[in-house]
Amino acid sequence: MAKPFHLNTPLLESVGMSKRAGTTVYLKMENSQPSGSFKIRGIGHFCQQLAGESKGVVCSSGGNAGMAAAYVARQMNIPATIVVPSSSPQLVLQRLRDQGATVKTVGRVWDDANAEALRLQRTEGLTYVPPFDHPLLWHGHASVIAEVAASLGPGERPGAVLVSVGGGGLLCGVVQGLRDVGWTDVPIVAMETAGADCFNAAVKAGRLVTLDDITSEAKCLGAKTVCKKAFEYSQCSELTIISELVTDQQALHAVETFLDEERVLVEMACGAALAAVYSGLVRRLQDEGRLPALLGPLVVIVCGGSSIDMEQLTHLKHKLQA
Ligand code: PLV
Repeated sequence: MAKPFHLNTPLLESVGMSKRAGTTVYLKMENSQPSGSFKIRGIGHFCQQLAGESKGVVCSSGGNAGMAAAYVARQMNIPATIVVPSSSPQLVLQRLRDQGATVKTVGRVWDDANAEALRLQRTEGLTYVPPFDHPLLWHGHASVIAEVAASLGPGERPGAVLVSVGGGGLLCGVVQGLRDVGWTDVPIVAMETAGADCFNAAVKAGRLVTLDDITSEAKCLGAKTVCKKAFEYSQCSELTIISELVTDQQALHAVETFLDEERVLVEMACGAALAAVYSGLVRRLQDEGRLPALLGPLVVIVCGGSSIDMEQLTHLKHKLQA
């Protein structure tokens, strides 16, 4: 098998978060992947399987799937076209260009950009790289849990895994990873922001729901419809997937606290998962009996993200405090 594009990332204990959660919190540092997020796992695997003979890839993205596709394409010596919505900040467009990609801005939200990417697949004969909805992506993402299991060692298993949900690709990968290592009973806390809550809306409705609009600033969680597989997993009785929301303010506060305490800057999409600890949500779930009172170590997938720098952080602070 070809060497993967992703790295085996560190699993770090967070003293600050452990103190808040009342149990050990481990951080799976996907922010340190090449291209800045976990997306490289799935997209690297997808491209290795399907893009070898390709005359170029096209990926629709809120930003990070595109960063991964651009990075992988550069390694494979094939051109990459990344289609992003106008909600993606300028800094993302620049970072994509720096990766050697051709960038197109189409529509207001990811779903619009995706329609254009599918059109380019048809008209230009490019290989379409989906950002979250494909079994090869989930297979690639599943490696994150295999690494957690190897890092924890025999005998230690998570009390819960915390993940952010956009289109649901990471969630599907985590479910498959948990199955692979025999941890099917480990609860998953699936985090979104209000206004980018397509998974929560589907869980509540008991069917797939398409949101009218994305109103959250966590644009990389902004798919209007979650992938079907993620919804199916939410209905699966052998799994415990707890879908929860935080506000944009809570996600931003988590980003800031994480920067202060862990000295790592991540974007809002990742802040949603971190906020499960920082906002006291995990404690509340324990009080409500939805997570055990005596909880094993929490594993937070620090999904990372490139849509952030000091300027963007300041911009978000002004916008969300207004
Ligand atoms: N972002 C996708 C989908 O956007 C993208 O195109 O980059 N954390 C970060 C930092 C992300 O960038 C994403 C997805 C997620 C979490 C959620 O992953 P998903 O989409 O697999 O649930 C619209």
